Amino acid sequence: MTATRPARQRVALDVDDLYGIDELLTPDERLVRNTVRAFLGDRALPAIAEHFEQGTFPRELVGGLAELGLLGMHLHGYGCAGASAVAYGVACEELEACDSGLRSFVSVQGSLAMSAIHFFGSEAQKERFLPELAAGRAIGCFALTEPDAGSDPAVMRTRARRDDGDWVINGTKMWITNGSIADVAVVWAATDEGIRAFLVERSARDFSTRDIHDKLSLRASVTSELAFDSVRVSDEARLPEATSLGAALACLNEARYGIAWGAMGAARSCFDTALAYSRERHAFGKPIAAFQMTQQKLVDMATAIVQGRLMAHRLGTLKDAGGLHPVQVSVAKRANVRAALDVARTSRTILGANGLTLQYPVSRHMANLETVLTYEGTEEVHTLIVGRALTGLDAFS
Ligand code: TGC
Ligand code: FAD
Repeated sequence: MTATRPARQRVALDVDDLYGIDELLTPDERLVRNTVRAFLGDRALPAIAEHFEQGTFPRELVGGLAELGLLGMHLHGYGCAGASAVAYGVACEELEACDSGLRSFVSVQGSLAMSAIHFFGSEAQKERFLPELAAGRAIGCFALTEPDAGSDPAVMRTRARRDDGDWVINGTKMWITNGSIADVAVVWAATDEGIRAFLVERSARDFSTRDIHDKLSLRASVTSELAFDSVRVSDEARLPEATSLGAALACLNEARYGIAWGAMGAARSCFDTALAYSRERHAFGKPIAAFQMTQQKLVDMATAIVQGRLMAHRLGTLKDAGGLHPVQVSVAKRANVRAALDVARTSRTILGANGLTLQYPVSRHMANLETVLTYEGTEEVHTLIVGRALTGLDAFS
């Protein structure tokens, strides 16, 4: 018996979406992508390199980001959009394709400050703060890291002690995104009962901030030191359900999730720039895209972006199904940020000297991604989290 061969079908290849990832998105998710992309193309992209150069955050965009429903986008109720995790991821990809500073603003506002209040706050705290934060009328920050406690926040020195039914907070937080522009800070502090979180409002007495201006990365973002010199807050300012460091780590999961998507946006921006440039730039009598080594770089980058975007999408569908494990988030945060940084560096080589300027986005993304590799758990921390899960052995200390 002879087997009949199936008829050969010609399948069209979309070189802008090699693996048809768009087809994995729902119409609503595509609408989010298109709307966010159009908003950023119009309102953010034209000025973002200038903001990076000047070291300023484009605060004028906050109202527009809020109108698009991007602040606390994945949260339900209290004025939040209640979008799917995938839709939120798609938005993060678009934001970071513009600049990591914008994705970071949205991450800190929604995934960290608002999630902390949503997950661990009292009803009164949720009703008071979440609608304001979702509408962009108030800005939030999340203060966990300290000068001497970054990867290991459990050794934090900031302390809150009970005093006459109130709490008195002393200590310093460092590297806090949105710090000096925040109306409310979610502050993690050690107490006699364990680690707790407090909502400290900008107007609190003896609370001060100082911006860090000499960053060479994430320049279009506010990063601050926060100082608490016997700051008194009432017990109503404590997040009642945050009863250990695990609560802070649960918020970090949310932000790390967005980074897994966002990093692919930065990578895509670099790749698109390098591909276009390689077709136009000539050397030795032909476009540099015609050299084998350039093609190898382009193919490696395109493949890494397909892999990273597929991983981010799978992470999103797991999150939407309610079955996401923190270790899965670590796998994707670590892999996608590393991949994006490699793509940025390789894109820069294709652009030669021009790639080193702010005329093109690649060095800006490359510098930003050094921060992204470090914050929300360094590459090494995520390696150890995943290594511990695989081996059952803790290699942290
Ligand atoms: P460990 O023993 O691992 O866990 C303590 C308790 O926490 C639970 N837990 C988690 N829960 C939810 N999500 C997670 N990802 C969790 N990881 C751990 C865990 O189950 C346990 O619960 P229980 O009930 O058994 O007590 O804790 P550890 O102290 O050994 O943690 C180690 C380590 C290194 C993993 C952790 O400290 C860590 O992740 N360090 C990195 C710190 C970090 O990422 N900082 C980020 C600061 S915020 C920031 O950077 C914002 S950047 C701006 C932006 O996002 O754009
Ligand atoms: P360290 O913890 O001192 O680590 C230094 C090096 O040692 C790293 O390479 C690290 O991986 C390595 N290392 C540490 N422990 C181990 C180990 N056990 N094994 C192997 N290697 C190890 N924090 C907030 O709380 N809120 C924010 O909004 C915020 N925004 C930020 C914005 C920017 C621009 C930056 C740069 C940081 C921000 N951070 C924020 C802080 C960030 O989370 C920390 O920088 C990060 O957690 C790492 O801490 P660290 O810088 O103190 O490095």
